[in-house]
Amino acid sequence: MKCLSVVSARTEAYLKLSLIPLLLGLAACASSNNDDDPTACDSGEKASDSYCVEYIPGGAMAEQVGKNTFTLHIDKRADNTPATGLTVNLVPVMHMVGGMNHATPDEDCIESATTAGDYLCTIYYVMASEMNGVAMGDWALTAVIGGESVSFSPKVMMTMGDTVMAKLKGVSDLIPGMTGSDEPRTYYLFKDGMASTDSFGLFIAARESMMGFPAAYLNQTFNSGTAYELTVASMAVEASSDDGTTWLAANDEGQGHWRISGLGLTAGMANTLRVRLTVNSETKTLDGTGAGQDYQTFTVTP
Ligand SMILES: [Cu+2]
Repeated sequence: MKCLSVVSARTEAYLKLSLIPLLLGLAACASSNNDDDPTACDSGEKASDSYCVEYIPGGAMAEQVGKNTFTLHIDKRADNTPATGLTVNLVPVMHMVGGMNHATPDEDCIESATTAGDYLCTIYYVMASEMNGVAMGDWALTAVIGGESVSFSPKVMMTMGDTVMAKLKGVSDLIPGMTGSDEPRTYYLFKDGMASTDSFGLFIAARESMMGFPAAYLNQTFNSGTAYELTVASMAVEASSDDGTTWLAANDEGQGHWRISGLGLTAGMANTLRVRLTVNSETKTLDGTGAGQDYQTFTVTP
């Protein structure tokens, strides 16, 4: 389209001269500036050497702390057709105002079974770009496509209302700290989709370093090959909707996903749910001490 408008703008002038330069002009245009131009991606797309990548948000809302889904649509630059069969991994980094960098949990991208060139991605943000008007830092979200990559800069908002993320800490379950001494391993419990009156889903990840937030599930190993190595030999996720009188065990749905059923929550109301996490017989606590509160509280409105 760009090509045609250039030609038509020049047409009047060419007609005043002769037809030959016009034909030459059209020929030059066709060879250097047509729609198959391998150097161009549409506006709104990010370009790598071989691909044009479009970020399609998963909903009407901007990115928020907690679970976010989105689609990457990837076309081949060579012929502008959908690129299929790719491995697409996410590398999120928050560049904090204070100069520190950290990652956040994600589940990479899975090729769509229905739309060629679509890759469905899931990420769980642990921190907002800005809190109460104070800048926290900037997120850089890199999608690694084969040996190539493109980068996005999502603005991650705080959330209101229902709890989207809560943390619990290890007691004797430690990781290397920032200042040389050890610190409790932090477990991140993310609300995993909408709750119903009957069931509530969680995605759970654990910190192994500022850049490592792997999912927590049976037989997962954290800090592999180091003095802090921890293999999850047993893991229990439990919830109580009656202030701790009765606890329901979550079902392990694999790869860090857990679901508690039989809750009997009240529809349209803010219910309070206690969630308890035990890994290798140690129940995690709010403050990482053995005497600390050994559950987290979620506000859940089914
Ligand atoms: Cu941060």
